[in-house]
Amino acid sequence: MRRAVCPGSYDPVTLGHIDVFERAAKLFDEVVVTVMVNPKKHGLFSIDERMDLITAAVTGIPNVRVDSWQGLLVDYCRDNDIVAITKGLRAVSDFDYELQMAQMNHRLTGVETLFMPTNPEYSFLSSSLVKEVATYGGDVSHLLPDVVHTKLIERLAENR
Ligand code: COD
Repeated sequence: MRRAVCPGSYDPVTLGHIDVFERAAKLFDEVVVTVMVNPKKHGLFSIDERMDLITAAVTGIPNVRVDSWQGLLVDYCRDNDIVAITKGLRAVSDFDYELQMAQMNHRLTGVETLFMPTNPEYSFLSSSLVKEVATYGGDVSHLLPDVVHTKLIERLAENR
């Protein structure tokens, strides 16, 4: 069984992320989408909510499952027999930091990182931009799975 991880904050998951999950799922027997917990960062959605939203959005991809982890990604990979970390790359700005992390992770345990160029349709898309645009009433429905869009609008209304 060749298993890969797609780690991220996913606050919330976007269609750009889903595109990477779908493509990774074609390359590996199993893909685990792992919500990484950063205790210093409080997101718009709790870790459980982010996991539920991803789970709802990936029902059509049978070899994808959802998990969460607090700690080093390389420890998660070791404990879960992960052979590759799969990351979406949007632009040169992503590349600098992602390269640094990939090289550090490789130095720590030898785990490989696979970079997937973003689908050009979603190359400008990030969770934070989606939240900002939606906060000021912009339409982001075409950038998110339906279930995520509904929950985002609800959450922003609760916080108003
Ligand atoms: N198209 C394609 N890919 C995209 C898009 C898009 N539109 N948007 C985002 N992505 C990619 C990102 O490049 C990233 O690879 C992934 O999707 C997740 O994105 P985010 O924004 O949800 O998550 P990040 O970037 O905040 O996640 C960073 C991690 C949590 C993965 C990282 O900080 C980490 O591994 N932390 C664990 C602690 C650790 O091991 N630290 C040491 C690292 S050397």
